[in-house]
Amino acid sequence: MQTDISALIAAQQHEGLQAIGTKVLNHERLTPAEGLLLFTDAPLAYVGALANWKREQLHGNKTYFNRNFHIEPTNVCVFSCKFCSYSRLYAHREEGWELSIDQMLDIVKKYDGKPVTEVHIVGGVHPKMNLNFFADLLRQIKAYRPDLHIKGFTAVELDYMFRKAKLSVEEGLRVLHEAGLDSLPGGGAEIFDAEVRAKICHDKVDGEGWLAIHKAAHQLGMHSNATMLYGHYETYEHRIDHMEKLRQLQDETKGFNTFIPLKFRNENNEMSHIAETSVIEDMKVYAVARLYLDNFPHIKAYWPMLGRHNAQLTLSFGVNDLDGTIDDTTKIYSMAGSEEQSPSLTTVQLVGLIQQVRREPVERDTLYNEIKNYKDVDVATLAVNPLYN
Ligand code: V47
Ligand code: SF4
Repeated sequence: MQTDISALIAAQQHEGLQAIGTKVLNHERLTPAEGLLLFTDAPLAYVGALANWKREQLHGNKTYFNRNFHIEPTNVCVFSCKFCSYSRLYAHREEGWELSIDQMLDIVKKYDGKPVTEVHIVGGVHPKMNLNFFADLLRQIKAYRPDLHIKGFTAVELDYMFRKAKLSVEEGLRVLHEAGLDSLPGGGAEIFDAEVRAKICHDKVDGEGWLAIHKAAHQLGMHSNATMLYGHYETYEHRIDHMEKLRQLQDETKGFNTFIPLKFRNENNEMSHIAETSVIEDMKVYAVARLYLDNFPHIKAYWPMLGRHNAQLTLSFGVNDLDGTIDDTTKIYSMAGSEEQSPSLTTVQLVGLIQQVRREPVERDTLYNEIKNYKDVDVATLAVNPLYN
């Protein structure tokens, strides 16, 4: 493998790209200019091979997933992000839904006896659902099922909740952490650049605010993820700037687990005039992310948005994680035009997808502790066991 990649780098005619290849091979950090060059000048086959080499250095063939489910407390939102196909403006709240704590506990109870390890809680920003409401929800979930890892609330939801409660970020996070919040998902990051942000989501927390919330969470000992919404008004420079800010924070705190590029989907929102990116561009984003974010342990493809087949493809372009079974009422992506209309895969299906592209499926918990390796497991045998369906 080392010989193959060395030969590929040696055969590279573009001097700058060849130098990048050599740096990757020597585990040296890429500069912003080099990251940019990968976007502007690198053929997909070249950047993909480098990213795949890096991925295999870090994780071999292992491809992680977890058994999780989502809860969306509400789709009513006070904000008005132009790319959002999902929320109902607060002014039209009667068209949306709001779940009570009991209704959300009922969702948790549906998983009694099932080996899920994580609940992912994320939704719109509803003024009535305040810090006390969510602290109560967390306590009740933990009291009912203490072993369930709660990954919840984007920095957007947290920023609004804490400001309403007149608490600092540290104080607010401490309240939620003590009530049972274990880690933060990566949503709400979009693109940190202020000008692009003003065009696509002018009224929610800005880039600095997003980073400050994740930094504070890391300092409290919580882990988190980071996303990047790409394929709209942003330039390559904006993507590199976004990843550079994440890389700097990660150097400081080491609190990020996973980076998740999110492809902009253009149905049913106010940015429908923007054409979606090609699969080639998508794979390039994953590959550059793998190479640029040298201090992020994991790169995740969120299959409900990309579709299962493209998610399989990312496993050769730097990705080593496919999120989870999800089992959702999640409407964010289906409403935005993703291929996956009802996002839910059984463990058997996920293991099958990963094995089909000759990778090694590994079930993990939220913090990437390995639960079960399915390398030599026959999916047909697994399929007859109700615990995997
Ligand atoms: O921040 C909204 C995105 C995000 C669209 O941390 C859209 O494990 C594309 O962050 N096209 C929320 N994307 C979801 C999210 C997430 C999902 C799964 C796992 C994790 C994790 C995090 O959804 C938002 C926004 O960037 N989004 N609308 C759209 N039209
Ligand atoms: Fe609200 Fe999130 Fe949709 Fe923005 S993306 S409008 S914050 S639900």
